[in-house]
Amino acid sequence: MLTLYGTKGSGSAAVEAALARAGMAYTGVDAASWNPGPGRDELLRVNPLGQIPTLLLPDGMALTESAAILIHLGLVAAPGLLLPSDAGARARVLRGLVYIAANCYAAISVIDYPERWCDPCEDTVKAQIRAGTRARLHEHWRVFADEFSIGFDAGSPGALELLATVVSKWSGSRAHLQAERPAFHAQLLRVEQHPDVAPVFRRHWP
Ligand SMILES: N[C@@H](CCC(=O)N[C@@H](CS)C(=O)NCC(=O)O)C(=O)O
Repeated sequence: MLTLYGTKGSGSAAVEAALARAGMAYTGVDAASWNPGPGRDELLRVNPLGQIPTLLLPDGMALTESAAILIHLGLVAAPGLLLPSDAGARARVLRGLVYIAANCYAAISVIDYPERWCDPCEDTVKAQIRAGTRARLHEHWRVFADEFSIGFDAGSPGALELLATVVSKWSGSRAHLQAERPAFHAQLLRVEQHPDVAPVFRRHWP
């Protein structure tokens, strides 16, 4: 059995959606570094960073990092479902997954916790870090839309579509994309409506 550590409105939604697409069963543990309690205690025992999503595999190995989790699920799910079978198309998806993790998800972490990179940190400096990182995050999404719109399959969402749809939920990225790249923004909304994953998105963002 798989165990997924996560909470509402977080990055665990991407993994839940992938598990739903693949029809894979799992046990969910409500856990987040910002929610003290038994879930967080358990999460910290398997992932010292206390970050979600964290997926505990049947052999007890803790898989962290959204891109790695989604790639793993793509490799064990039915061929072609979460990762393309064609090598060229798959290479593009792997690039996209790492792009989101390295450029977009990492920026969210700076926006949420500027003090981790600036300690002690004046409130004005924190505000500057947040504003600058948010602008950079929006630019990263704009570039993502330009680089990855072709082949972005909202009608049959796989690992890349699901991670992009979840990580773009935060820090004004959707509003930015709606204004700057409306066709890509419409694709993200389409992913959320896919019948396999719509219940997951509704639960996380009612
Ligand atoms: N590099 C990780 C980042 C995961 C991450 O930052 N998750 C957030 C929730 S969406 C988190 O757990 N933040 C709490 C913290 O960093 O203390 C990934 O790509 O999965």
